[in-house]
Formats: sequence, C-alpha cells, structure tokens
Amino acid sequence: PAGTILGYPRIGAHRELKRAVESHWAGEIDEPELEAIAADLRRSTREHLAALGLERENSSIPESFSFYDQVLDAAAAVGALPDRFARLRGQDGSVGLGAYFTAARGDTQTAPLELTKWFDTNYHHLVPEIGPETLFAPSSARFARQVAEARADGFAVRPVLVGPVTLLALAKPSNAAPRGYRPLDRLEDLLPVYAALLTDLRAAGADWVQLDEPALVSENLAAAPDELADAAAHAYRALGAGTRRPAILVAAPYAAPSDAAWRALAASPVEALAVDLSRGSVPAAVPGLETKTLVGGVIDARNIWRGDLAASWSALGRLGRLGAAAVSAGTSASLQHVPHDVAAEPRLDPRLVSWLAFADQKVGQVVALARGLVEGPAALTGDLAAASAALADRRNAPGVRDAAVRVRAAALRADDVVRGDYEVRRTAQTEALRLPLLPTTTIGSFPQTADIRRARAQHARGLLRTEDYEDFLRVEILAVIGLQEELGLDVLVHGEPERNDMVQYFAENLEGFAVTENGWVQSYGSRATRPSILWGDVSRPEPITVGWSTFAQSLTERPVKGMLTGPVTILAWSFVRDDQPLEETARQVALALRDEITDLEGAGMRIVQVDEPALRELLPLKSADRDAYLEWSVGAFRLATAGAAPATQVHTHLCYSDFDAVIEAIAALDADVTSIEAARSGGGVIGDIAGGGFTHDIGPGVYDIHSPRVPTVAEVITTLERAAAVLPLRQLWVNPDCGLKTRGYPETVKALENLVEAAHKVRQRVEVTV
Ligand code: THG
Ligand code: ZN
Repeated sequence: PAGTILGYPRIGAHRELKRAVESHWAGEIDEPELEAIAADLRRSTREHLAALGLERENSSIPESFSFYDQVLDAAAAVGALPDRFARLRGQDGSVGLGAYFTAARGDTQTAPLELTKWFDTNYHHLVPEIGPETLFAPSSARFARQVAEARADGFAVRPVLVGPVTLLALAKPSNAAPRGYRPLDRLEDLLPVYAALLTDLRAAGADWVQLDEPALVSENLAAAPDELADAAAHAYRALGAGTRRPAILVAAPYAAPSDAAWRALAASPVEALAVDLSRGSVPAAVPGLETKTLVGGVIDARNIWRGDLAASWSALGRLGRLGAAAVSAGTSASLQHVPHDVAAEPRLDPRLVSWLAFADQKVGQVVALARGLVEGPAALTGDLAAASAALADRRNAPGVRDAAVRVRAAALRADDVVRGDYEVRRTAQTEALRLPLLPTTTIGSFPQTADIRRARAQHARGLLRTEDYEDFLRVEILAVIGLQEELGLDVLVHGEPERNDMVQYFAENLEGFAVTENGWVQSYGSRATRPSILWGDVSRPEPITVGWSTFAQSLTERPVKGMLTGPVTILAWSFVRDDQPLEETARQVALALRDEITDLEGAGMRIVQVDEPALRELLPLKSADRDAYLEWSVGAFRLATAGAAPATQVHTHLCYSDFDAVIEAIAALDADVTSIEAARSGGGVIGDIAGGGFTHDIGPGVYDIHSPRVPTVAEVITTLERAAAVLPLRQLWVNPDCGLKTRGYPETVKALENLVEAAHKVRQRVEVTV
C-alpha cells in the first residue's frame, strides 16, 4: 500500500478497554464478556481507520490491539513466561488471559513481571525473564484469531508483533540463569517459534506481518548495536526463508537504525522496511534495497503537531532516490503515543487546534501523502498549502514568543546556575532545621482517596463551588499534617490533594500550556495520562503552590516541604513545542519554577523539593547525544534551584532503578537531599551512588510503595543498615521510595509507623555505640 501507520491507540477513544479490563479484574465481567468488548473495539477501530482513508483490503490497516502490553503479547505468543506462572497455563501450556494478566499484575502468591520504560517514551512495557530453562513454543493463537476475525469482516489487516531480536534484547536473565547470562543468546531457539507463528498468521489470512524491532535503533541496551545487527541479520535470514509465511515488514521506530542494522535488514530476504524519518535522516543506499518496499516514517508519531507536511513529502522523495522497489508514506512509530482525536477537545482554542494533529489527524496526513505518491504531487497541493498556512500562523501567533520571557532568558549568566559552597549550605541548614540523625520524611503525595477524586471532579464540572472545594482541601491537609505529627515524621508534606497529576497541575497554572479533556495516552496496562501541550513561551502569572504550602506550614512547628515538579519532568510528560531546542524550553520552565521557589522562601518555607523522576527517561537513545542532554537537563534543574538561599534545603526525588547512565548527573544536580527509588533493586543503587563519591544527603527508598505489602520494622532496618554500610550515617534520610498517591490509607499508616520505628531503633543503636 502507498500509506500505512505502524500502530494505533488501543485503549479506545473513551478508554473503553480500561473500563472493560478493570471490571474484569474486579470480577464484574467474565472472560467471554471481556473478549466480546475487545472484539467490538477492534472492529470499530478497523472501520474507523477505513473511514479515515486507509485501505481495507491490502494490509494497510495494522492490527495492533493489546489487552495490556505488546511485549507481554509477544512473550505470551512464544510461551516465554517464567516458571512461577506455569500453574496458570493450560494443560497444553497455552497462555490464556488468566496467566497473561497475572504475569502483568501478579497475585497474592506471585510477583508480576517488572515494568520499565519503553525506549525514550512515557510508555512502560513488561520485562520478559529468560533463562536456560525457558522453553519457547507457540502458546497463544491470539494474533491469528484477530487476523481471522478481521477477514470475516472483510479486512486484510497487518498483524503487529514485537520482533524476536527486540523481545530478547529487552528481556532480563531469569532468576535461574547463571551470572552473565544473555537472553539474546537464545535467538536460535526462538526463531523456529516465530516461524511457526508466521505460518499460522498466513493460514489465518494475513498477507503481511509487521515485526517491530526498535532495539535496532538504541544504544542504551545491554547488547551492543553491532551484536543486535548481527542478530537481526540472522533472524531475518531465517524467517525470510520460510515459504508459507506472510510478507514481512520490519519496523525500526524511535531513531535511525544503526548502519550495521540497516545493512543487515537490506540484505535480508524480508519484503519491506519501515524507518523513522522524524528522528533520523534518510539512510544511505545499501545493497538489497532494490527488491524492497520502504515505508518512510515521515509523520511524527511522538508529538501532536500538525507539522511541516511539505518537509514530509520531500523526505519521501529523498527516500525514493535510494533505489527501492517502492516507497510508502507512514508514521514514524505506532500512534499509541498520541491521543485519539483532536476533535474530542471542544474546549481547546480553535487556533491552537488548527496547529495540532492527534492520531486520527495523523492518519489523514498519511492518507494524503499516499494519494500524492499514487496520483502525483498535484493531488497533494491543497493539503500542503493548508499545512503550510497553519505552520505560518503558528509561527506568528501571540504567546508563541513572549518578549519578556526571551529578554530574561537571554540575560542569564553562568553563575545563575551555581548555588553557594555546599559546606556553608549544610551548616546553615543544620542550624535552621535542627533535624535528628536519620531524618524521616515522605516523597510528597499522600493517598488520593475516592473522596478527593470526587471533590475534584465535581469542582471541575461546576458542581462544587471553589470556596467549598478549597475548604475540603484545607480539611484534607489538616488531617495529613496531623497524621504525620502523630506518626512522628520529622519533615512533613501537605500531601498534594489539590493536584490531579504532578505535571498537569503546573501546566494548568503556567502560561504557554494547554491541557486536554480527553487526550488520554496509555502509560502502562489500563493506566493512562493526559500529557499537557506546551505550545508557547512559558511564564508564571502568579504563585502556584505558595498558598497550600504555607497553609500546611502554619499548622505545625516541624518543617514542611514545598513541592514542585522539575523542568525536565514537565517537558518529558508533556507534548512539547518542536519549533525550538528542548533546552530553550526547559530554561523557560526553570525560570518559572525559580520564581516559585523565591516566593516559597519569602513565605517562610525552609525546604523545597523539586522532583525529576523523568531525568533518566529522556536520555537519548544515541550515545553521541547523551552529554549534550545531560548538560541541558542538569542545567535546567540548577537554574530552577540555584536562586535558593544557603539555609533553604533543596530536595529532589528520582524514580526508577536504572540509574547507571545518570549517576554523575544526579550528583551534578547539587540538590542538598536526593531521594531515590532503591527498594526494588534490593538497594543496589545505593552501592553505585556511594561508589560515585556522592557527598550530599541521600534518602534511599526503604520500602516499595508500588505494592500494598507493609514492610516490617526488621526489613526497613535491614535496608537502612545496608545503606549505612556504604554511606556515612550523617548523609542518610529515611523515606518510602516514591509518592503515596496510589496507595490506600490503612497500609500507608502501617508502613510509615514501621518506617519511623525502624529509624528510631537505628538511631538508638548509634547513640549507644557513640
Ligand atoms: N504523571 C504523568 N506521567 C507519568 C506519571 C505521572 N508518567 C510516568 C508515571 N507517572 C506513570 N505512572 C502512572 C501511574 C498511574 C496512572 C498513570 C500513570 C493512573 N492514571 C489514571 C488512570 O489511568 O486511571 C488517570 C489519572 C487521572 O485521572 O488523571 O492511575 O504521575 N503525567
Ligand atoms: Zn518516584
């Protein structure tokens, strides 16, 4: 086909799949009911894509449905689940929905697979566990059933599977694997199972299959790019040799494939390759392309901008000159990373809307480019003119450039990102705060109860007056402060009941952002976020958090932390303007936060916390881009915080355990106190950090808040002692490993009681020995 997309959002325009899956988990609907809802959703998605202009009958519509995660789908299809789920599989070893969902979520006896970030996106995938004991065998007919289901409705769809190289490259060694074990070494055993799946897909009516191999673009994986390219050469030579198989499209989204991977794919017997031309440039001509179709990923699937359609068209022209048998228009990646439809946002400014393209609009752009390819450029003239006009309008619209913001950013000097001497700060803060050894605190949010959500929803709908809503929030804060005093925590938080989301809340209160009503994007499983749209120059019309923070501080003698989200995280979890470097946008956000910190200090707050949980996630996939990224991201955090007085204690919090690549950057943030998520990695992170000569205070999370399990006092003491073995006690804080907003109160109270008791016991032991 002349145009296709690499995947489409699967949660449903009204989050139908979330509702269905969660009611199945709650025992309200059984498997057949859930399957029927999913089949309806797939059917209406296919009809919808055909109505948007993708062709029904020639595999231009992808079948990219997933109940939870595409990596788990592939692992289940080849039977690669760890042994602890064996009891949930069918007698023939098949992986049904029960085993599938338990692998994703765990149950009372079984830990789930680990979740981690999917490449440099805000989507999370499950991590397969593969060892010498893993048996690969076809274990789910789900993909073939979906192909047959579409055929019955008159659609020739192209099923989308994570490819064998990427499946193994993202896996971790199972618990049973020996030291140094590499899942990628199992490729030879895995390929026959993929070959069998392809045969089944063909038999079910698939003319084409899409195998996603983003591992071939990343330099952030355990396996080196050349090893991955060798694996791809081998895999696609083997799969291509199959006779009763669909034609194969190998997709390499998220950046340019490595040179070696590009050569390997071109030389392989697969029929088509899809490359991301929004992140990488048109690759070099290499032998083998003359027999292949190239899908040019010229429509950016990672943002919501309508973009420069003329530039996309030119890129297709350059791709055409590589000498391939055919060129098609496509998206750069699956559209799973963008919301469904901008038409579902009646409250957005129509002028902003005219600059935007959500998934459906991007499908429209692909269809237009395909028409240009088939009928010639004259068929595209109108679309190109309209897109260019929108782009020009955006360039000159009020708010896109704000002179005051620009003048201020231009006047920044090197010492604006430098705080005073650390020892001087430490002394001033010790004096101002008078905290005990091993101070106890929490990360920031307290449980977002059903009452809080209800009040916020009613206020948003105009059913609860602002005064009443604010009274409600004050009562909530009063209770949270009272609870923390009772628990005996040393540094308190207000609990953030006023925030829907740690990024959206700031977006709603800053100039330059818009927020959506229905712009849901899957984050993991049934969970989604609504990324804000950062479209213009950013400034802060008035203080944002000062009222809530000072109210909380007025209720207690103990220090309360003022809570802010850092500039990198605000960018990472929003759709950010693409008309200037991220670095420039980050500086504007940082300056707004800097003013907020000044106001918090002025209002008497002695501690501020600036969270950067997404610092690791934006790390570029290519190592050549890493230093520049770390420089601007660390610089933005420092610009936000360096205006704080020496006596003001600056905290930060980082999530996710995969810190190796950013450890030096964490030290360079120069925060006085850093809390990290260390519980799930068994404290390994602490050793890395201690090894790096970290001199400032650190709060290694002493228990995992992602599980409802309450840690015992002894467990918390063990974690603390492990940290104390590698770091001086005077550097250590005691805290959970992340915010508490997704937890319930009963387990939160018990866990914090144990945390405080553990800290007291360790303090007593130290006093005895001193
Ligand atoms: N905010 C934003 N992005 C994020 C996170 C966040 N990305 C990474 C990480 N945190 C993802 N984690 C979650 C955790 C929970 C939910 C979503 C992402 C969640 N969402 C609700 C749901 O899907 O039902 C909807 C929340 C709402 O009503 O706003 O539970 O914290 N921006
Ligand atoms: Zn966290």
